[in-house]
Order: sequence, then structure tokens, then C-alpha cells
Amino acid sequence: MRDLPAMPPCAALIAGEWVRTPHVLSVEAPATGKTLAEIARCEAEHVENAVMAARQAFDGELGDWSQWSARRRGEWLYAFAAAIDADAESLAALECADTGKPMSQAKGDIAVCARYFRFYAGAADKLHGETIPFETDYAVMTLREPFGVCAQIIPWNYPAQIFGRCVAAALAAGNTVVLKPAEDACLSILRLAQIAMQCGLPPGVLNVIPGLGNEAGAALAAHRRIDHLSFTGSPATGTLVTQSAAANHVPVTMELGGKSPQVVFADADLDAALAAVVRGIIQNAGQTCSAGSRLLVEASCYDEVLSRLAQRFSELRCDAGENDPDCGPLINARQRAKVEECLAAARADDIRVVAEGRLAEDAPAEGHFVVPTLLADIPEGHYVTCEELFGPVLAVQRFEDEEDAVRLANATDFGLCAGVWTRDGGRQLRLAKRIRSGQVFVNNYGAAGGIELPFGGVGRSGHGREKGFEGLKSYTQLKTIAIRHG
Ligand code: TXE
Repeated sequence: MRDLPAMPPCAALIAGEWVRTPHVLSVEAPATGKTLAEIARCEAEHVENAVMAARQAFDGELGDWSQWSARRRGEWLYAFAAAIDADAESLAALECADTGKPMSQAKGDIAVCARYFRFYAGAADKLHGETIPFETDYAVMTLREPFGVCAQIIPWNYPAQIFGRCVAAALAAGNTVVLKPAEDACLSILRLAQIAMQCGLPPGVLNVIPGLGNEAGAALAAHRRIDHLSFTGSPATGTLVTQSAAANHVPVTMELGGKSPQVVFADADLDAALAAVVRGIIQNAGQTCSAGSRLLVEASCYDEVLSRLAQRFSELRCDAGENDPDCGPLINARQRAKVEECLAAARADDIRVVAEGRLAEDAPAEGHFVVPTLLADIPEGHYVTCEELFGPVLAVQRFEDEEDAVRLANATDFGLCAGVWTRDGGRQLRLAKRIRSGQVFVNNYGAAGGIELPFGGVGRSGHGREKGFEGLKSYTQLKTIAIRHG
């Protein structure tokens, strides 16, 4: 294993100060199982202090954030994006060690994080309201105002990217933030928070409270003085968090994962489609909310597709992220056990394992590796086609015609993303309209991660939109002002 990256402060950031907590949590490297760092374990009192700091910063009682114009906020976001770029190498090393993801993906994630700050920097002073024609003796306008204190609870799969998505939009709109990163991976976030302070962000505007979900996370979600909550994670935790927020009438944005289908018709460019299908499931070892974990293939090209995919899967290599393999380890032993149990149960149900990737010979023995696995001949309704496994497992199903494809695509409670591969223009649009999903990608999957594109789910995948200009609007609330001027 190469030298570990320089560690960021592993404390909590509250009111501009790095605060140590009486208890700490060990963070392990997924590739080796070895302890990487010990991070703060915030409890209710730290959450209270962080929310109060964010409250005071928003209300103008701490620092001068409340006086910053939209243009000044944008200028700060630009400067911060440049500082992220300048530190990209060490941020990527942290992200790779902490999450286990391949180094090239970690580098990409840091670049995306900086892009979020740049995109929202430019958008900060373009959040226009409207004027509304009303009675002749009135002038009516709408303002897009920040909520106030935004609580953000985020997962471990893309710490730096999701930090960028949530924090950049919230700050551009003028909010203050209390962010609870995941206990499994948050080192890049601590480093990003440190850089933010070095770039002159006033105290209390960004507070970061590492800790356990059922301690720091639960206390934050239930806090009476937060004004908005965004959550990215599992549907089960999302339900708990939503219930807590509802008790205080706090609006929520929920991003809860998926079981996204890639639908391949025989007339598609199969080279392009299959390359995207493989990327869409092995990226981040399948631990991606938008992973294309179901493949639906038209019967007339089913055998060809399966044999081409089998060839490709058998070449895929798992190894520690620093060696830049196709697939890194899963985040922890629990996640690995969950995926392995599902695979064992699938085998017991006579589901065909068509091909598997391989583990590099010198891959660390303690790493949480699961090799990419291609499953086929799956009975309809089987849970491997309905439930999010969050591992590099692709479930392939056959369809007869367009109607059948739509039926299968919609046969889960999730609805985050879908890919449609066909050269038929009419069919492209028909499927895009009929598939129940927040995003449909035609002849591509994920639009190269476009941060400019609104993103979010329907059904069990959640609600609300992040990314793009819609994401910025979702960190604002509309105020109507009606002036009767006589
Ligand atoms: O998620 P949790 P976990 C899915 C994926 C995975 C499963 C479990 O299928 O296998 O969820 O992962 C915080 N109150 N996704 O257990 O619990 C927690 O500390 C408040 C999909 O890691 O949802 C972390 O910061 N907060 C997903 C965050 O919630 C609580 C990404 C997510 O953890 C809490 C990750 C509580 N009671 C997992 N309990 C996606 N949509 O991309 C936990 N947390």
C-alpha cells in the first residue's frame, strides 16, 4: 500500500472552529480493512452547537454572511472551486483511500466537486423572481429567498461529489449549512471544509458534524431549528428522517437510490450500448444510486448481448483503488456481506451466473471485494431485479417487444434513471415518456455525469431535484410581495 495521504482535521467544524469530541470513530480503508483515521463522533450537544452556529450566521449574529450579496457569494464559490482544483491530487488520494474507489474515479469525483462550485458560482446572481400582472393599483413580485439553516445528511459512496452538489447550491442561494457526512467515508469532506475556511468562508456558514447516523444524524433530522433537510441514502433511513422532519414541518429533499434499467433494442449501436452498460454497473463497484443494475434486452439480440457481456465481465479486474482497477472493494464488511448473501440466495434460486470478473492476485486479502457478476434467466419479480443490491451485479432480462420492455422497466418501486438504446426516433420518445423515472437517457447513460442536469427520483427513489438550476431553486423558497400603490 502506498503512503497514506496527508490527513485533514478529523474533528467537527462548528462555528468556524475545529472541535474534538469525547468519543471518536475509526475509519477503515475498504481495500485493506486497516484503520485510516479516527474521526469525531458528534452527539446531540455538538449538533445543537452546529445548528445554533448556522442559525446565528444566517441571522447576522455571527460573521457577516447575511450581508454578502449574491455576486459576492458567487465570487467566493469561484475562488473555492479554484482552491479545490489546486488541491485535487491530495483530495483524490483521500477519496480513493477512504472509499476504496479506483484512483481515476476519485480524481473524476474531485473534478466534479469543483465543477459544482463553479456552476453554482455563476448561477448565484441569476436567481430571478417574477413580476405578476394583477390589479392596476398593485405591483406584485416574487423573491427567491434562502430557507435559512439547511441540514444535509449524506452517504459514503460519493462524499466529495455529494458535498459539491448539496453545499454549493445551498450556499449559492444564501443559506447556511450543517452537514452530517457518513461515518464510513468523510475524509475528503473534512479536507474540503478546511479549504473552505482557508478561502475565507465566515464562521458558522458551513458546519460539519461527523458521527453515527442514529446519533448525530437523528439529532440533526429532529432539530426544531433547521429550515430545510436534504438526505441521500437508503429508503429505510429516508423514511425515519422524513418522519422527524415532518414533526417540525421542515421541507425535505430525498435521494434514495434505485434499480435502474438499461433497455437495449436489437437496432441499437451495440458497441456503444454494451460499453455503457458495463460502465453503468461497475462504476464505484455498483455502489451508485444511479447504477444501471438491470439490463433488459430484446429477444432477437439477447444471446449475442449475453455472450459479448460474458466476455467483457470475465476480463474485469478487482483490486485496491490505488492500482486503478475496473472495480474497487465495497465500502465495508456489512455491504460486502449484503451483496454476497444476495448472490448466494440467487444461486440457490437457480439463477444463472453467466460470468464473473476476477480478483487481482496480489489484491489485499482483507479488502471487501466482490467480483463483478452477470446474472441471467431470472424469474420475473425476483428480488435481484427489484431491490437495490449496491454491488457490481448486473441482472439481465429478456423482452419481446416495446410493450414488454416498458412493463419490465416499470416493474420496480424505484424510479431514478433509465437508459434506452435504439435508433428508432419514435420509440426513443415513446419509451422516454412511458418509463417511470426521474431521468431517461437515450443512447447514453448518465449524460457524462452532467452536473447541469436536474436529478432526482420518483416513487421509492425519493422526491425533489438536485443538480442544475432546479437544484439551486430547491434550496430557495418563494416569497410573494404585493404592493398596493393606489
Ligand atoms: O445507508 P443509510 P447505509 C443504500 C444502499 C445501501 C443501503 C445501506 O442500498 O446498501 O442504503 O447503506 C445516516 N437518522 N444507499 O446503511 O443508513 C448515515 O450516517 C439520520 C443508497 O450506509 O441510509 C449516513 O450519513 N441519519 C444511497 C446516511 O444516513 C441517519 C447511498 C446514509 O446512511 C440515520 C448510500 C438516522 N436514523 C446507501 N441512520 C444512495 N441513494 O446513493 C443513518 N443515517
